Amino acid sequence: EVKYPLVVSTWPFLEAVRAAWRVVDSGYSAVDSIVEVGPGGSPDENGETTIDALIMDGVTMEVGSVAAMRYVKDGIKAARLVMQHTEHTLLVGEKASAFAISMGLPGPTNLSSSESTEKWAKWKDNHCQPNFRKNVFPPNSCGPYHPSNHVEHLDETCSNAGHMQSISSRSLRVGLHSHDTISMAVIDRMGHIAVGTSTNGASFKIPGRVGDGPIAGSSTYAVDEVGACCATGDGDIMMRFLPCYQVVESMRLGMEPKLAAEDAIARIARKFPGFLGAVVALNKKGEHAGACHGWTFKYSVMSPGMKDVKVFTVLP
Ligand code: SD4
Repeated sequence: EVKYPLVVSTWPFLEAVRAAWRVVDSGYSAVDSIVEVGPGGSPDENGETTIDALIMDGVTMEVGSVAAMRYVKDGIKAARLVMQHTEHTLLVGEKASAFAISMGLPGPTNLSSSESTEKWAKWKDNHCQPNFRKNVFPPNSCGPYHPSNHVEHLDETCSNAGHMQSISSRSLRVGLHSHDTISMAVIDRMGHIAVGTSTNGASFKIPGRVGDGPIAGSSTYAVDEVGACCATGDGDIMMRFLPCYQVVESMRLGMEPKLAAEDAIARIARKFPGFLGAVVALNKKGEHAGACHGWTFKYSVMSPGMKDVKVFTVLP
């Protein structure tokens, strides 16, 4: 027997899951129940925090998203405005901020936190350059950061071995352990599914970088008759595979959530053995399972009869 409503999120975001639960349990729709976590975890290489966010309605297959949005902290609210009040799917950068503010969201606001300011200051003084760049001359030299030192030199002969090495050392540079990324799926009392993702993206990213967050089928996906998926990890790699689209379509063809999740992760790992990532799959029966690569993953669930959020651990 299926028990609704149901809330699932990546990582132990207990407060966010409780907040979503309160909304959906009091009878609101799944779309109305998706929540976000605050910005300020992952600054870009100039120290600025920007937001990637997406919301998707599994009934109508409508999607709203914002990418590299500046000065506005409410990513999910902005994405919901794009979905509900425009005929578009994705708005970017300052134009996304202008739209969000014109629709009544607070801004312009400074999205830095003391955490992101401190993290950036430390990185700026100590890190090795170039960051997130490959086939660049001069090669990684340690020292203070000077943007003008970057000389792009595309070397077609750069070996694949070097490329693989740069991917496995990414986890250190990407800053994936700060977990300011939440991806959430909600099934409401009517049995309808919605999903959403909000993130500051990757730490010290090149300004303008957009990750998997605002890409439907990558960070999350929902199809009302089938189920949903939420992802987290190295978005630069994961967005090439649309892992959440893969998970939902595999479940549509009859796969159990566990197998669908493992298969989606394995497809990425075969090409990028050093990548860090995870997905959680949820079907219409309310069955859920996770799979991960390169790290231990945790996801949160709240469903009827539970006293509080339950956290599940998935080993790589
Ligand atoms: C990104 N997927 O922008 C996000 C980062 C993430 O835990 O999931 N962090 O690549």
